Amino acid sequence: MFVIGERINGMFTDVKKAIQAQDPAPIQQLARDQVAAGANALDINVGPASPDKLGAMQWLVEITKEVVDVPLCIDSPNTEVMRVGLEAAEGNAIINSTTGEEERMEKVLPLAAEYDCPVIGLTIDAEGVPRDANGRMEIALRLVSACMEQGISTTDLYIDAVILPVNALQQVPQEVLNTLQMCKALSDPPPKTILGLSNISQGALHRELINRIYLVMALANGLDAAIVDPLDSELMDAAITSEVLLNRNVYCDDFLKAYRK
Ligand code: THG
Repeated sequence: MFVIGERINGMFTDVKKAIQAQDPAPIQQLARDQVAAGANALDINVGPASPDKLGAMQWLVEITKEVVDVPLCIDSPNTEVMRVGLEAAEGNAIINSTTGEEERMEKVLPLAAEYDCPVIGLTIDAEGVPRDANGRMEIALRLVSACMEQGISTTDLYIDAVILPVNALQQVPQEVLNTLQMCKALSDPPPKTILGLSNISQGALHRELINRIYLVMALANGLDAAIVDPLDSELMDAAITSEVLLNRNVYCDDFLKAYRK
């Protein structure tokens, strides 16, 4: 599983405070800790409350790049903020994200071509998140077609089937699992699949348990990448163990140690 660390997000109080105080230390610590815990890339999101989103994105990318050299997943619904992040990341980036809406794909997909980086496509359109797997697949197909038209390889497209809080919408987790399976038949080679895992447990009790169990289920249904908290070591152990049991990684007696960095 390709692990994208979720913690550099202004949605978290510690990160929000550090952005407001322009204090790089807590963010650089989160960057180092997440990579040490196994993150292959780091999500960078200024959060909803930031007054100067452009400045905050540029600063977050610059201070993160000082301490780690993994790709940075530039997470913003605003294409201006996204461009600032991509520019600061100097080519080592992932675009998070476009929806399947025409106007958004027209703005975001050329950025993926220009900066030659992978792009996450959310199965969301003007009507929002579809109710079931078939609705998600219609949008996923539009995302795949649009990438092909723009000359973006389908293997550089990550389809995000959009997991939502289980406490509000209990039918969604199963629909998302079905979507993950169906994505493999979209094209040859197929697009990759990704989820922002922690959404599933927002507002719920037993958050970590819900996250861990669902990650295992998603991996068994073909998930390739996930935005997660890599500092949850049991979550990471669950992912490593799943990949051994799914025969995606070779078994050895000390497999947890072997697959931890
Ligand atoms: N898909 C894609 N990108 C995404 C998401 C997605 N980016 C953002 C998000 N979803 C994934 N990242 C998070 C980060 C934090 C939380 C959930 C998902 C979270 N935060 C606590 C909360 O809201 O309760 C904050 C608690 C605190 O303040 O400490 O749960 O789906 N492509």
